[in-house]
Amino acid sequence: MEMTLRWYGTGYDSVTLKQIRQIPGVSGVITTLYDTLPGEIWTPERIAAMKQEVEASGLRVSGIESVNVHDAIKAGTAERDEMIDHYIQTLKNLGEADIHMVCYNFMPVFDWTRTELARQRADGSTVLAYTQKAVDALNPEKMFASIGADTNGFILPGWEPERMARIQELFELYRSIDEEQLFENLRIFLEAIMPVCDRYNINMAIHPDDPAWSVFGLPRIIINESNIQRMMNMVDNPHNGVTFCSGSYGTNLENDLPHMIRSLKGRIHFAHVRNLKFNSPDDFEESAHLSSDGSFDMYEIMKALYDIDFDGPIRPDHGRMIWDEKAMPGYGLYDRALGATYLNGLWEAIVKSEAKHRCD
Ligand SMILES: [Mn+2]
Repeated sequence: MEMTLRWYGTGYDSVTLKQIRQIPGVSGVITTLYDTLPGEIWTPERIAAMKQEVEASGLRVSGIESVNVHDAIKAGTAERDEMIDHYIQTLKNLGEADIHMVCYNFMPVFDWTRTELARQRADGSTVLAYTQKAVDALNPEKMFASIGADTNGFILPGWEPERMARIQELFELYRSIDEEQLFENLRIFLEAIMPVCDRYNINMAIHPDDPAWSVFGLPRIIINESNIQRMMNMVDNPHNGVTFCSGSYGTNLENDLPHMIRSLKGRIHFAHVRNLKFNSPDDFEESAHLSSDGSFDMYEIMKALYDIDFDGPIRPDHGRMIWDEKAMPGYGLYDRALGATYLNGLWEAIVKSEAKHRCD
């Protein structure tokens, strides 16, 4: 595996490439062109400039998170073919720039959903949190306004103000889309892009829906093992794979994370590893990565990745806000650096103890 950190780009991220370079064992970043809109073609010039900046710091571009999918593709409207053509062109430009992993999601209207961006924990850190009660009590069109005050002035991925301003229109767009239709629209998209992925060896890594269930009556499909198997079977190509995000699949306690990882051997192209602390089955907060601070056994998650010979990029996921840092919620430097170091420690211990067993 290759340890990486997500980086939003100069001007969008409070964390610098120099800082990332100084986290032990981190050799790459997962980045994006944060100011491009879904459907916009990423030009070779902009991709080259992004690569150059990252490489000048001694890091590499280990993959893209995300190339966002236009709503016309997800909802299957008249503009779909044109938007798919643009996506293919972007993939081609990335492939020609020697970038081979692209994370994306297929969530209607809302990207990830949290009800608090700064829930205070006993140690004084603040974390992102979700409570179903708050979602049930909320008018979805007011969702953004309810958390907007806690963003520390950063634009959150998937929650761009221009997108939220069109929220009613977006709900209208997806009114007639059920799970079956969303699967069908995903199939059409994947079949169309697989030839360019084959040609440039690009691994597509779909990010799960977060939380892993329907919110506000919208269909959500990338939520559990049987649905992912369905997605992989319907377009059976190794380049059609997943981002295994423990914090997203883990929102549903019925998802057995190590078991899911083992069932996805060969198709996990990217891993997001973090912990959640459940206060009840429908109230959780994003704890520190350490197993004992949350509800997941992080050793078992890393061991499962080791057992399937996972060799793609991995990153610590949302961190707590600690040590008075001011950053995009979930994306500060300090706690993600601690997370990377902890995951690297688990990995080293697993690798060495497995080698020892083989010798014994
Ligand atoms: Mn994730």
